[in-house]
Amino acid sequence: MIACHDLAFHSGHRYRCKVRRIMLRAAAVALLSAMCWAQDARPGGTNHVIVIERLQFNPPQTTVKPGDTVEWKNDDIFSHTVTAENGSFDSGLIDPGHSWQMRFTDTRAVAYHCRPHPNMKGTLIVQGVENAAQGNGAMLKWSPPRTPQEFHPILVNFTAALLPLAFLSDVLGRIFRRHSFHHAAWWMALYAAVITPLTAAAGWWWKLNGGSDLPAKLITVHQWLGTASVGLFVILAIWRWRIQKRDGAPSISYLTFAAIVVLALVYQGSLGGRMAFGN
Ligand SMILES: [Cu+2]
Repeated sequence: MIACHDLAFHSGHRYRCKVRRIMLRAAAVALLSAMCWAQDARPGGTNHVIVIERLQFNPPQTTVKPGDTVEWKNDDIFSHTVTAENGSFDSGLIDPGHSWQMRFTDTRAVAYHCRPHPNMKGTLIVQGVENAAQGNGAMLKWSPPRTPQEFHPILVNFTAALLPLAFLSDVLGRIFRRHSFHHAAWWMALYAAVITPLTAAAGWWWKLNGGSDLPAKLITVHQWLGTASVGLFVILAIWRWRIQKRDGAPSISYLTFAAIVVLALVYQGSLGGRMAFGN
C-alpha cells in the first residue's frame, strides 16, 4: 500500500475513485431493496409479527395501537433480546426458532434494541402519532457513541488493524529492504500501544455495566487476554522503539514476538466476534 502510493499516485487515485463509486452504488441498491422489503413485511391488523433475521428487526418500525399484540419471531441463528429503551419491557434472550410476544399498552412510541447486539434497533410507533422524530428519519440519524457497547467495537478496529499491519510492514521492509516500511511499522506499533488501553477500558466498562448477558466462559478469557495484551503491546512498542532509535531493521526475535502477539490478537478477536455474533 505504501509502495504503490509513491510509485503510482495518479493511477492509484483514479482507482480509489472508481472503487468508491462502485461501493456507493452497491450501498444505494442495498438500501433501496432493504426499504422495499421492510415495506412488504409490514403486517396489518392487531397482531403484529416482527421477524428477527440476519441481525435485524424486520420491519424495523411497526405501527401499533395500544392493546395490540406484538410478536417477535427469531428466525436468526443467534439469540437476541427485545429491550425497550425506556425500560418498559425486556424479553430476555430469545433463542433461535423461538418467539416472544407482549401486549403493547403504551400511548407513546417506544424504541427498542437487542442487548447483545446494540446496533439492532427497532421502534414501535403508535398509530396516528407518527412524526419526523419517530419516522424514517430517526433510523438514519447519526448519534455519537455513548455506551461502552458502542465504544468497544469502534476502538477494537484500530487495534485489530494497526498491530497486524505493523508486523506486515516490518516483514515487507525486510523483504524489499526499504526503510519507509520500518518507519511505518514503528508508528503503527506506537499507535496500537496507545489505543489498546482505551479498547480494554471500554471492554471493562461494558463488562461492569450490564455485561451479565455475555457468555461467562468466553468473557473470562476475553477480558484477561485483553488486559494482558495491553502489557504485551506496550512491551512490543518499547522494543520496536529501541530498534527505531538505531534506525535498523527488526531482528528475527522481535518479529517472532510480534507474530505471537498478532496471533493472540486474532484469537482475542475471534472470542469477541463469537460473543457479538453468536457461534
Ligand atoms: Cu441480538
